[in-house]
Amino acid sequence: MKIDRVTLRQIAMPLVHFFETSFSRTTERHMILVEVQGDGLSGWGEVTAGENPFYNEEWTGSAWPILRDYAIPRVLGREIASAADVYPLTAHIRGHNMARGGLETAIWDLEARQKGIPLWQAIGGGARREIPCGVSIGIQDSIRELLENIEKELSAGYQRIKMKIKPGRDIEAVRQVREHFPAIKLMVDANSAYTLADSDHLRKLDDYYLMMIEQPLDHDDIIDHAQLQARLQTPICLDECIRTAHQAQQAIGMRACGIINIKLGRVGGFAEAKRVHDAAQAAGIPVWCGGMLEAGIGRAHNIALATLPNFVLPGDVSASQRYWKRDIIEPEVETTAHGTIAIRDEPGFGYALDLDYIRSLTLREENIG
Ligand code: OSB
Ligand code: MG
Repeated sequence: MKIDRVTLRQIAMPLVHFFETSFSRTTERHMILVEVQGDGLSGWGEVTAGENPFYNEEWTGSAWPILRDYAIPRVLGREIASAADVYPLTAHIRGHNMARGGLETAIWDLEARQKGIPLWQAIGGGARREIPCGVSIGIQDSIRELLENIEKELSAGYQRIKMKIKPGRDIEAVRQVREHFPAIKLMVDANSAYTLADSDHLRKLDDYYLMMIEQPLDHDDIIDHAQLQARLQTPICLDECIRTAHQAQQAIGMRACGIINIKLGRVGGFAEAKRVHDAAQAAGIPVWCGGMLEAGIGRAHNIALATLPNFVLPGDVSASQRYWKRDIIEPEVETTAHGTIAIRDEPGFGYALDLDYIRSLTLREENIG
């Protein structure tokens, strides 16, 4: 496989409803779509970085020059035996996994299309025909709105509820949710809003039978998470902290978590995501697929990833309409009444692109090669 040309497009998509985490409120997403062209076919990837460097150090604005000046020149015009070889080609770049992942996942899609097979098969997935889905609910303006939101998602069939928390919007909200919904699969995500000094406070969450507490402490601090986990009964799930399979092994080895959220962008694409998955599986640690408010391409890639065998917990991949009035793929991603997404058998990521709509959303475009 040889990549002759790469087209970058930055698109802007307003969210149906704002999404608030402990670090910011998002009302409009800006993502970079990566189109790789080779042998007359195109493969597509999506950069999952946020609009600001608040989830991790990357943002849409940093991903563009990293791709144009560093990542893409390392793959253009080279004979690439397999998409699995792309990760090491860009490994000379420190960090910037989401930028690198946007390119890497596009090349996996291209490879799948060249072989005429679905992406889930190309990456070695296919352990299930339907992936179990949960939802991530942002911090609401009131607990009443939170409860109404949860009610709505449960009636849509979603299998588990994740609620975002931050200091001042945590224990009481969780208490009321548990009171209203005593038996649901419930978890919280703090996006690094606490420190070890909050251990006693966080221990109060042990009373509410949560599946897990996601990333309570610093985005890059596995060591403090190990200390906190020793003080909590509720399993910790690491998100931000796990950027490589090596870090996953270290975190598991020091008992910093009982569960791992795998995000394609955060780990730099499918090859490393598979290695994180395998490391967790070998240690008996379950994983699930996280989300970054993706448009259709990123959403479809997440669905393929979640067919690997150790993705046994409901993830954050949900229906397009929860976020978008109109998605950039056809059909849009839909869930079944029992809270799953069925995988598709078309070559590549399995959905058609709405190129006219993408064109109308495009803020800038650049061809490389
Ligand atoms: O921490 O999982 C997170 C969205 C933006 C940034 C970080 C996170 C999230 C989510 C949303 O929780 C998951 C989704 O895409 O539905
Ligand atoms: Mg998270």
